[in-house]
Amino acid sequence: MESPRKSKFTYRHLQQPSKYSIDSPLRVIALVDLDAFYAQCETKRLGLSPEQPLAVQQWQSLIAVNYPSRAAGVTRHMTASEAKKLCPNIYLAHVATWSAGSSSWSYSPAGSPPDINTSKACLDPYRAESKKILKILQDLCPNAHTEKASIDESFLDLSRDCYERLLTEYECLRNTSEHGDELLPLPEVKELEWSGSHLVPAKEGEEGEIDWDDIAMSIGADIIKNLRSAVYEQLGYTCSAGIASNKMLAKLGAGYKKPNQQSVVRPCATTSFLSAFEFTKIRNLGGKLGSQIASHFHTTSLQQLLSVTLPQFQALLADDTAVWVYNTLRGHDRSPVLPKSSIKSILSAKSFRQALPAFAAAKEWLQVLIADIGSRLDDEGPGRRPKTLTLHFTAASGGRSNVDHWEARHPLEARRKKSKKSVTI
Ligand code: DCP
Ligand code: CA
Repeated sequence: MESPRKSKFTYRHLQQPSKYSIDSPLRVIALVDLDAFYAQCETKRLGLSPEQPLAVQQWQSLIAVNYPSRAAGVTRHMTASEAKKLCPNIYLAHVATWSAGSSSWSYSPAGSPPDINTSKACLDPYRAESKKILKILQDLCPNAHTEKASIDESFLDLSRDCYERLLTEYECLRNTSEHGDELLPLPEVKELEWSGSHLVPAKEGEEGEIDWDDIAMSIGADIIKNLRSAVYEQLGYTCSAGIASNKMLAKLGAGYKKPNQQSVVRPCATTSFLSAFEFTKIRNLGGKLGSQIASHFHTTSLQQLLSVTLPQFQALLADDTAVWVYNTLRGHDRSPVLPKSSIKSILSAKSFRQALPAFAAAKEWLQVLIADIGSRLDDEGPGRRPKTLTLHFTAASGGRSNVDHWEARHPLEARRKKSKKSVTI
């Protein structure tokens, strides 16, 4: 009798996702990214149609451009006046601002933009919306590890949810009498439902038979489709998402098709997906490290760098960096999805075109900077408290401040740290 066909994965592999193991070949990670985020927030606030071209401006610079404006050729690198020329019916929404001396922010009436000399941009409205979105993701996926990666992007580790659904939906996986290292049976599935996702195509011959990693991904795609629908139904925002086996591929996958779409990078499609990229598009390879590699090997093509061996990278870079680069180029990324905020410091700054006339004016601005930092600390939740407050200023003469560090172990005991004179505030 012919023995049943076996999966690539063992019973031990199947258990790993339930513990969010970063070594699991059955990991399912997603990145959810809001489309033209600030622009969607303003469209909603102003009660405009999503079809109305709209861009968000901060003084003359555009910081977010919605998709109808992009279709008219408007980009983030243009000034507000250039955008208006190119797309006369564009709605230019200025970000909210704090005024000197005030501890609350406001929006300027349409047609009378705020004055850069007397106001400071305020991003609180977008942070508030970002919080609501994250809450929907967490409420709907309480088991998933959720990491806020930026104001409009969150990673989700869906491994455990997918594992539980695999066990519920496929009886053959519940065979507990098998040993850990024995191979699982192959799923008896001819075709998979991808919940309206774009499937990044695999290279010819690399697709293979449907295995449990594909099924776990298709479950992840279904979960993300439901999350995206919930965000739209509850808040009216569209987002895009990437679903893959690690954070790096999920992030690149989210940008594969936008807006309002989701894409799946199956493990079998990783090589073909990555080979089209310039390696400098990958997170942490865009800066100095990327330039060093590009100039040494005379290429920015990821495909070409695949022929560089690990010892060749080690000859150029520090050992751990070389290993990281070598693995990253192959789509290997073991970084965990960290549920805690990784913010280490919060900055609030204002540059003045003309020096402030007197200390009283500086005091008014300090009030604004402190209110801004306070509102962002609130976002971090009650569990986090800052230890050091640093104040920088540039004098009208161009001289810079000595940095003052204020260290507080207890709110009532703020002390100037390593100061020449010991001062208690
Ligand atoms: N942002 C900014 N300045 C930048 C880049 C972004 O102020 N140089 C703000 C405005 C964006 C938000 O951050 O709306 C999110 O940035 P993204 O890069 O994700 O861009 P969008 O969400 O606007 O567009 P996309 O649909 O391409 O994600
Ligand atoms: Ca975005």
